[in-house]
Amino acid sequence: MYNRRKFIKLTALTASVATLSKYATAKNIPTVPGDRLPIVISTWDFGVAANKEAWKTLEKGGRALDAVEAGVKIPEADMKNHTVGRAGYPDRDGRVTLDACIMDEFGNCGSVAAMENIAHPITVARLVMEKTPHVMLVGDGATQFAVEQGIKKEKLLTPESEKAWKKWLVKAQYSPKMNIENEQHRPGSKYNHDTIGMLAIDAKGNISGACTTSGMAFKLHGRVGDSPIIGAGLFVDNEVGGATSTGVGEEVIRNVGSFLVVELMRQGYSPRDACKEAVHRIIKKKPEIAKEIQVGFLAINKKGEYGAYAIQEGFSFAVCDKNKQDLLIPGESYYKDIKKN
Ligand code: SD4
Repeated sequence: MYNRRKFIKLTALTASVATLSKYATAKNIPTVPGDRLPIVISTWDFGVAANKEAWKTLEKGGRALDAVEAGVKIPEADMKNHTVGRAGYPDRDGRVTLDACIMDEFGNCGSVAAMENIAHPITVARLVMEKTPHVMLVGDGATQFAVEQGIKKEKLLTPESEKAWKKWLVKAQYSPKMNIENEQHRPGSKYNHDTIGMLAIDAKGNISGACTTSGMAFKLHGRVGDSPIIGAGLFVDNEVGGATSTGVGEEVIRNVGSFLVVELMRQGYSPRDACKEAVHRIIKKKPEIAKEIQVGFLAINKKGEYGAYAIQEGFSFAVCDKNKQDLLIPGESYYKDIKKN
């Protein structure tokens, strides 16, 4: 049998040669540090705390990639957060499976999906990017790789998550609608989907992004949403900008949402208009379910201009730059716009 350790070593060598050539290409990409930079933005209200952590790297002139990894580790470690990281709710079999991806200014990317027993999937995603020639590792292979990299295995199902799962088992009704998930996550908060997607531009004008989640609570074992899929849950193009998403991942994947948003910005759309167009595409494809689901996009362009748009009201995003570190902005939405008109 081929020795796995040898394989990783060998392939890491190949990867570093490949990375070198990527650096050479990246030199030709103009960077435009401006007044707005550095800046970090992220999804939902807990993005505020995550941004503050990312800011510690950015304000020192650090790299956006380091900033986004450090930032999203805050909700991943938060024991009150049941949709990201170590305290995430399990699938219908009582297993906590985590998804994450990361992308840098050179187009390098790494991802893990359906990974168990590791509390910080974003760090493993970065290791996949930096230490292997691959983009994505899943399931047992991802956990095995994490352990080989020196990361400790942990039991992730918290007593609170176990209680919620057992309560869910009584009826065991699963419908991929966010409201079910939300009622359990935050009583009274109808549309509060808690995947964190973060985008940062550092002082050099380079863009990176990260996205991490425990996915939909009580999903089928093995189900993977948009969050660890490059192009769906996250996409960065250092010439143009970056985008990330939250909400019902299946609909985002169908439309390759984050890639679409970045490509629309390339065509001249503002970040907000690009997010709006991507939301409209989702609604157009499945108008019959649009009323029932939430999807939100968040985007930033090379100049540091940002914007967001969601299907439903209730989406918010956090912004942090040198002027203000704890800004929380309510996202615009399709159904709010309908009500207005
Ligand atoms: C997923 N997009 O797994 C994620 C879910 C999400 O808050 O955003 N949850 O489909």
